[in-house]
Amino acid sequence: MRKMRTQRAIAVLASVLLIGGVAACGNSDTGGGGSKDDGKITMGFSQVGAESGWRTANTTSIKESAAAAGIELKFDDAQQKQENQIKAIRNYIQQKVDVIAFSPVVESGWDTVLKEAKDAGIPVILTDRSVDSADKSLYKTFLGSDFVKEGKLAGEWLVEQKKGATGPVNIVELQGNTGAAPANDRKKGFGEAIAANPNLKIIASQPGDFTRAGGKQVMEQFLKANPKIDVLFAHNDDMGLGALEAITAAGKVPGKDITIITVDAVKDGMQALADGKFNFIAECSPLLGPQLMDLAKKVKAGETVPARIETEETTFTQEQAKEALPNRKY
Ligand code: GYE
Repeated sequence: MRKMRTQRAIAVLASVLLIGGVAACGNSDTGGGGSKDDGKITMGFSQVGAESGWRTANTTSIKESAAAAGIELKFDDAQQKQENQIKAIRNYIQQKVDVIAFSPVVESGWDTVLKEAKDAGIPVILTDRSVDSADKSLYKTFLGSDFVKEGKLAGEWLVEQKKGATGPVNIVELQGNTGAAPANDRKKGFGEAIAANPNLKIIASQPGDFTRAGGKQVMEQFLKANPKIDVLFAHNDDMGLGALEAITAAGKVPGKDITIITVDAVKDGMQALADGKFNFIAECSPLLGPQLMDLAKKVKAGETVPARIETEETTFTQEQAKEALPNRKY
């Protein structure tokens, strides 16, 4: 008797769970249209573009981490245009996503659209690059690297290498896209570091838009205009890789005639470093996906998160690149 009652109770419980389960599935099938409290998180993500190896690895990290975290991802590639990012963010607001995350192509000009998201009650997470908005309540947190530090590490390495220099050391600089946080900050950090040695002089500095084609084209101009270039500081690997072609075509040996310093440490950059064509790389990690998804869950749950989360990174010499290369994931 007692056993039968227990069995019936189990059967009832099982059917309740089953119906509950089906109902839960039904809810999520409606497409996670945000703000509906179905427990599912929808994230609208506006990516800068596909300008570099770094960006490709970053996009992969975000897509894979969203899938692993069970977060529905709406993804838009802005092709390095701020207007496209603003359009994408407005779309996400209209679609009532739960969280908006984006990597701002430039630092300025975001207040209006961020205010629209805030008024709609949709939390915003900045990832990779930050904005210069004075009102910090417009976003929940910024997850990414310290770009000033990267520039500084690059500059400090050069100061050490050239400490015995008796005459001028001519440096050319390939900047990222105009107005981008990593372009502004890497320039600043590098400039501050090399000020330690008055022999080190930046004789030309132009944007190469973080692309290989841009790096090649601007380096060609640099080489034409300046007979003596001792050092190239490129704000990312891709521009450095593009510049290699221009340097070789000009009959110079990269890594020897011209010391080359870059930022990122993606596989192709690390290969160039291991091959002796680059001389030093300050790392910038693109693998922000897992932390971003964690933050999205916390923000959606109403938890407070730190206002700034900094990525951990290192630097590589040619020897260190040879060691690290076999295990490099991106
Ligand atoms: O260094 C560069 C990319 O914002 C940190 O953007 C990122 C930069 C990265 O195009 O390769």
